[in-house]
Amino acid sequence: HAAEAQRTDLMTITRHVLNEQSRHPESRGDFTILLSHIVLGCKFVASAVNKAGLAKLIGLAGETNVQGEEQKKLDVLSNEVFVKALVSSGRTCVLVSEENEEAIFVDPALRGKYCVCFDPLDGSSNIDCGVSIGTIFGIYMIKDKDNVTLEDVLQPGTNMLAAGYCMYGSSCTLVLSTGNGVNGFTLDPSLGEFILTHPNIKIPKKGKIYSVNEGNAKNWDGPTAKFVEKCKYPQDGSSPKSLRYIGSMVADVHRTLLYGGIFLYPADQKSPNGKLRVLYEVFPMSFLMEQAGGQSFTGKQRALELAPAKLHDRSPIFLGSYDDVEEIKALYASES
Ligand code: AHM
Ligand code: MG
Repeated sequence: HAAEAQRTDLMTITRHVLNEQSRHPESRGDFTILLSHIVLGCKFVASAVNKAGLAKLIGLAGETNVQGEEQKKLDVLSNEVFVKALVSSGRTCVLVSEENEEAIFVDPALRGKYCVCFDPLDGSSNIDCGVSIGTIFGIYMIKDKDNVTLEDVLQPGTNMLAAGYCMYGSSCTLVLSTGNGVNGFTLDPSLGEFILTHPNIKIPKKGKIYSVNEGNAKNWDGPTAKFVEKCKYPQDGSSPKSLRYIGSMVADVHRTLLYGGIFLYPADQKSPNGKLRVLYEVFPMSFLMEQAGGQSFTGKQRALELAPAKLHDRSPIFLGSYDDVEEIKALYASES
């Protein structure tokens, strides 16, 4: 039989973004340059994550090297790589990282018009057992790069220009939206390039999976408890939903995006604002969900309409398939 076809026309992430940008000539390649620096950070982390188990085995992580310097933990190292890559792109003026208490204002000589909010290595408690982890990022445009203030960073998610995540799992997948749908790219390790493998991702309108840390159930509010009860004991004759929870937001959201369903990190009595951070967890994932045809809700409002007051603010979050999020919205509406 015929030899397996070899693809010869490779749609790399750079080529894809350049194509998309030809519709916005005013951005003159700046966004493409910024993205290529983010991609470099992701490749570095992918490579470091792949070696993490090995590094431990041969006694590198957390120990002192020959120069007497302590080896950096993977999340600290990833953060440094992203900060340096973003600053050196010359396209950013302010950065917000989960790893840094304060916003990082870029030296005026290297300033560009973008603000990037990111979590360099989310789910890092999963590293030591080899479970998927990821990088999450959201990108804004700043009005005046020469007079950038903290207020410029605390914008509602509806102002976001682009968002994405990179998942370091059984394969390394980068999912990106520049406000024109969602596309997924998989790293071809032999080429060192992200290749378009999941064009125009649309989340199923309704899903069969719910994803939540049920260990917090005793502290949940009424609507969350009712919703999960309905997932397990549906009253309308439908089948119960399956539960899948990895405890790594990127992996849980990635599965939700591809298979449908709902991911929730609700408020509870112990954490009235939930756990996940608005700027670099809730906003980027909500942007992607909406761009894929799903929804994202906080229990009170559309998640992207939140206006964070502080850099590391948290919010409850329910995101996923359109119909599933409608259900939780109805439960909150009937409560108030
Ligand atoms: P981290 O930023 O400390 O890694 O925590 C964020 C992670 C998310 O990836 C995940 O969705 C959530 O914490 C899981 O929390 P929990 O262990 O409470 O279920
Ligand atoms: Mg995090």
